[in-house]
Amino acid sequence: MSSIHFHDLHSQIDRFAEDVIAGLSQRPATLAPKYFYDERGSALFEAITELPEYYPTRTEIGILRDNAADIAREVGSTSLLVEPGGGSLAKVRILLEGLRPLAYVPMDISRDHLRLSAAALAEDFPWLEIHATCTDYSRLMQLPASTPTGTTLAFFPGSSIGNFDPPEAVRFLRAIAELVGPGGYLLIGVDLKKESAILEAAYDDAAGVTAAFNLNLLTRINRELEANFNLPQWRHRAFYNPGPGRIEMHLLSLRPQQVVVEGHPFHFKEGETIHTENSYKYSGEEFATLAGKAGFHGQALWSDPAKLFSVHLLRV
Ligand code: AVI
Repeated sequence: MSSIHFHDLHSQIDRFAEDVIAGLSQRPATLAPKYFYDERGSALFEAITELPEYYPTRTEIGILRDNAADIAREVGSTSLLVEPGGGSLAKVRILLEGLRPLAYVPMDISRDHLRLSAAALAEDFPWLEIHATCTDYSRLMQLPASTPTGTTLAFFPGSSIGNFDPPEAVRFLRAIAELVGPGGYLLIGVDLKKESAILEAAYDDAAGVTAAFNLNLLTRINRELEANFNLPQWRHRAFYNPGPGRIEMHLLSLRPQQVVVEGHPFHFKEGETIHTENSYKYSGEEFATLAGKAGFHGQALWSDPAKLFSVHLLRV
C-alpha cells in the first residue's frame, strides 16, 4: 500500500485580493498567471494541452518517453523527487519506474486538483510514499518536515519556467537549487524559440479554449472577490513579442468601462489591456546561461526531431 500524506501550506499565504487590486492599479494593468488555476481554469488548461495547436505537452511527453531510461541512468539513485506545480501529475508517471524514488512531493496551488491527482497516482504506484503539498511554490518553496533526505531531483516540466520573467526565473531556479542542495538535480522542460505563426496558433486556438481560459480569470475574480467584470466587454488577445522572446496574453477592453473590485473602482479605455501572462521561449544556449546564473550546470539536453521543445537535466 502506498502511503499518502497531505500538507497544506497555502492558507498561510493567500493574497489573491491584494494581488488583484495591486495589479489592476498598475498601468498597464496586470494579473498574475498563477491565478488562472481555479477548478475551471485547471480543467481548461487540461483541455488546452490536448488541442491540435498546443504542441508543448505532447512533444514533451514524447521526449520524456523516448529518453526515460537515459534520464534514469544520468540521475542515478534518487531519494526524493519534488515537483513544483504538479497539476495532473501525468508526466511524472513516465519517470517513476525508472527513478524509483523513496518519496515524491508534488506541490500545487490548486488544493482539490492536487488531492485527486495524488490519490490517483497512489493507486497506480503502490510502492511510492507521496507527500502532496498545497502551496504557492512561487512564494514558498519548502519541503514538508517528514520527507526523506538524500539525492533530490526537482522536476519542473511544461515550460512553466517560461511564465516567469527572466530575473524571476533566476530567483525561482536559485530557490530550487537551494532546495535540492549540492549534487542535487533539476529536470526541466523549456519551450524553444520557433516561427511566430506556430507559437501564436498555440496560444489562440481555433476552438477558443485558450480564450475561455484567459477570460475565466475575470469570472474567478467576480466570484471570489466582490467584483463586476462584464465578460462580453473583454476579448482574449495573444501574440509573439520577438524583442523579449515571449508570447504575451492580454484581455482587451472592448469599450470604455469601469470595474469595481472590493470597493475599488478601475477605469479602462477602449483598446486598453490587462496583461495576464508571458510565456518566454528560449534557445538551448539561452536557457543554459539563465540556469547558470542560478548555480546550475548542464548535464544533459534532450529534444524532439522538429526541435519544438527541450528537456534539460541540470545539476548544482
Ligand atoms: C503553464 N504554462 C506553461 C502554459 C504556457 O504555455 O505558458 C500556460 C498557458 N497559457 C496559455 N496556454 C497555456
